[in-house]
Amino acid sequence: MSRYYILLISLCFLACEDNSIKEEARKAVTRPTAFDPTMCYQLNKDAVPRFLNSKILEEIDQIQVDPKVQLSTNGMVQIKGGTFDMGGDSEQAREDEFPKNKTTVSDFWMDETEVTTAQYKQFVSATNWVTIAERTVDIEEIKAQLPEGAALPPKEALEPFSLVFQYPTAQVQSVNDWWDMRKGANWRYPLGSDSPPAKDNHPVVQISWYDAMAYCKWAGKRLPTEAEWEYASRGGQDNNIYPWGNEPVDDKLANYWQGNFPYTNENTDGFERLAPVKSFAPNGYGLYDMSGNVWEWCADWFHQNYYQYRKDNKEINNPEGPGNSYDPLNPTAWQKTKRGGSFLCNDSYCSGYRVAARMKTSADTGAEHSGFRAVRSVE
Ligand SMILES: [Ca+2]
Ligand SMILES: [Ca+2]
Repeated sequence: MSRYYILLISLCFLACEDNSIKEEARKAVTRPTAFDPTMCYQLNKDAVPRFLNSKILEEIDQIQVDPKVQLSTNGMVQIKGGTFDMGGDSEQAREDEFPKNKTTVSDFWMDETEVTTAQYKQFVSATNWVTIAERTVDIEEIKAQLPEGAALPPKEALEPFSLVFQYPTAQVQSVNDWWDMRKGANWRYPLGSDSPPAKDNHPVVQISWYDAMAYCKWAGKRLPTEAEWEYASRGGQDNNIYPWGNEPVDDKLANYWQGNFPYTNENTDGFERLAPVKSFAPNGYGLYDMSGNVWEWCADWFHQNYYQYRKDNKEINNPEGPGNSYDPLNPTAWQKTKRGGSFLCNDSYCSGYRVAARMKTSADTGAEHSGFRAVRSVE
């Protein structure tokens, strides 16, 4: 999913361009750029991939770390590292979850809940960070994705917006049919400016990958790798499908979608959209909502072939993800990974609440069902 892609489709400006050369280049896994796991993000500017926005990374770089938050482990749990089999455990698992790989992660701290609106508010008060969803769409980004000479969108189409779930009124053809580009939707007003403000004890949403990274910089934390996230989600159990074991998901275990997605939400878990964090029991490590509620950004790029690459190269210790992105379903996008599923997940659609399930989204895209939690390495 990409903020600009959806915008371009909605404007009927998406033109066919020959991306075959770019796509070929992306299919091979390349090595990660320089990555210091003790840092909140890739500080080596020479190594910043050209498909990240260097202007926004520069802004993140300028954020001052809050020394008090940096030293605090309040609301975090320490997870003892170890070795596990990373990857799919059931017939619901997708191709990108295979092959399973023996994986070792070091000790780390992890937020026990998704980062809440209250926590994000504290960060914004301290830094005046403006999230991507609150910014006017960058016309240069649009130009870069249009063929030369194509007409540019009208100014009003560039007003700040973010993606809000809407019940479709007809048979859906694609995911774009249930995402509304809602003007004024952002972390303060997740459903748009005419709707109620975000609740303090809800996970913060409408957060792009950059917005999550910015918070991490301030808090002296970082985003988890996919390996760390999956290890944490498994809660000390081996090769189980869910954080709670192998018992199928039900409305007592997580905030997800009961009913016929995306048409009818039976809502038997009591939460049509977001739930307050800690509404469901924690996993074996004391982590809440690792399944459902909101998707959680990870540090890694998404690459369809990365697990096979890891197997071929016997990459076991603290894998940091590939150095590039490739998704056959969306071959022109550069996407970061997300984990854990959301209130929109259902077995008939994504079963994203499985510990091994992976999602991918462009770094600039926030949505009503996406937030994050942060980690810190144990020194
Ligand atoms: Ca629900
Ligand atoms: Ca979650």
